[in-house]
Amino acid sequence: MNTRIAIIGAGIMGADHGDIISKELPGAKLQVVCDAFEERATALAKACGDADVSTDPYSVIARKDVDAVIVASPDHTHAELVMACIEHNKPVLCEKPLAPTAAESLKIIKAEVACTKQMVQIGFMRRFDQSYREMKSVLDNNVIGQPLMMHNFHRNVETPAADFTADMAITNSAPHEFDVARFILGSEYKFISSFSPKGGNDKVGPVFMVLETQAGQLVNIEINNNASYGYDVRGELIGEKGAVSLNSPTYTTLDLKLSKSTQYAQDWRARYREAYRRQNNDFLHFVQTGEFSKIASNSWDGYCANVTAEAGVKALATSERVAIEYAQMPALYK
Ligand code: ISE
Repeated sequence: MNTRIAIIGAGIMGADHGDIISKELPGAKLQVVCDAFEERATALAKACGDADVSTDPYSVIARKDVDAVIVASPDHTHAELVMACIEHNKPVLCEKPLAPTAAESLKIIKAEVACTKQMVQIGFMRRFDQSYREMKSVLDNNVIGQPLMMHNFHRNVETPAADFTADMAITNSAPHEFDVARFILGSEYKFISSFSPKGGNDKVGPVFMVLETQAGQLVNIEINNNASYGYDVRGELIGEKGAVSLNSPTYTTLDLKLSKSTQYAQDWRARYREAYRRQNNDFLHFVQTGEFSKIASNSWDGYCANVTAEAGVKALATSERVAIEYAQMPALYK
């Protein structure tokens, strides 16, 4: 029998998950689409086959004919929905962030630990992206020696909302880098410093962070959510003997009028489509077998991203180098 998945939130990411489940995830069935706006849920359900429609996420989570849940609703709703999934023993793939604060993520961790099994996968999809995977394997296979530094650039065409702030660049955009750099380096962070350049127009400007890991490596992250020209993510890992950079997949190059050009995407969806598919496939495997992905982020990783973001916001406000301190990691995540 197919694994019956409910999607909560039929916005930009919910629509992508629906499309992947209905077209590219053999063994999975989109059972219910839930959204506060019924028309939006209906439109997605229709586009993806014949899923049921609901506006009540808690009754969806409780349904006997729902085996697993994908949470893609607004950020502030994630924590409560994930808690409900844990209560109903439903494995859940939650878009980042797990919760708005580290303290709330810890409550989820406590509930999960009480179940004595992992229930929550976090949508930090970059871990599944081929370019990051190759970067990690270059490091793990000792091709470039010990890692020393990692540079990260994360640029969006424009902010997702008009009232987006520099703090939100740290709490909403940078967690992707916080998570993937920590995953690749295999080291926790110790300190963070945050800066914002002066000048430019009245839109929210870039934020530049420098992290120091417990193993002594440096990680810098530029977040620019008003880059204007295109969606652009770059990264380079520098080791003792060499360096490895991420390439963005570009399928064609245009030669025209004495110039050569490639195109940027408008946003992240095309860039990470394959990563999302792999991530969802690992989630399906987890639901079907109980075996948690070796690559995916879990609740603890979601909590670590919160802790780093909170320290990053403090560093920006105080212009100080802020210590990053984690709670004790429960054995469930070791
Ligand atoms: C957005 O919020 C996301 O979560 C995307 O994954 C990320 O790549 C994008 O830059 C963010 O704005």
